[in-house]
Amino acid sequence: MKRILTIQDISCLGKCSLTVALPVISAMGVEAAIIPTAVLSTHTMFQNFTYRDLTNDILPIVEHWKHEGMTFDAVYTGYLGSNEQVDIMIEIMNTLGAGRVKVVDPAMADTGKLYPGFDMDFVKKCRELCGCADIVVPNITEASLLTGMDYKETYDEAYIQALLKAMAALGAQKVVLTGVTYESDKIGAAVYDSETGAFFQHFTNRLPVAYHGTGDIYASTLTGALMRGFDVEQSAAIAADFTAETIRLTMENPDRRTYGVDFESALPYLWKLLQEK
Ligand code: PXL
Repeated sequence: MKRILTIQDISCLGKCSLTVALPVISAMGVEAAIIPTAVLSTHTMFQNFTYRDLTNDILPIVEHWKHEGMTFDAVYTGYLGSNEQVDIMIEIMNTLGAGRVKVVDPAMADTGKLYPGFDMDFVKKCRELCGCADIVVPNITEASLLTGMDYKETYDEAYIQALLKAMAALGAQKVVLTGVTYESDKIGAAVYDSETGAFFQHFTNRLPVAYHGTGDIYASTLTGALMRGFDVEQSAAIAADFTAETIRLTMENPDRRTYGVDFESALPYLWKLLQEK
């Protein structure tokens, strides 16, 4: 069984970061080892959340594993809380991640704005981390901040291709850009491989809603699918189809939460996707 190390926060309630990465990766038949970077009472879209920083625990955990001879098939980083944590991730990518599949989700922004607590210094630091990855998985806001390109809400394929190339210029071989939408009823992902020049897009039906944690679901599914032997284009499509289904099922649920999607109800569909593709 393949083993992913994923490093991100635990938002105790909120259906994002590790509380979605762990169940999604496990449901795909892939082992998930974790390093929590912080424990928050909720994600940062709530008011008055608590925050316990775990920066000082990260490298001792890695050291212990090195003594135990543990290795990982992929290292996947998500939401990080400080510049220091980004530096530590760079170190981990260069040690535990060497020769493994390295996936970076530069979770820091959406809908044209940085999440609370982040500034442009953090964005600059994250450029270095993106450069260490094999595959980087930004949304359009993150890609525009990381590359310095204009953020646009309406655009054409030329803009998306330019954004993909500018992201790849930070150093990752492959870029999977999420939240790409040219028509109001379709949304999907665009994939660029800077080594082959291949460009690929995959779209699903778009509902006029936005939920927290869907980027984390997407990146976790993508990494899980890569571990199950799918290539990056197939993995990007599986992740898009699953994420769309989590949103569709959430909208069907009259008792839905406001802070995240009902990904749990879509897990059987994810398993089916893995058998079909
Ligand atoms: O879904 C990304 C994410 C992860 N972790 C925390 C967050 C967010 C988005 O806001 O606040 C703590």
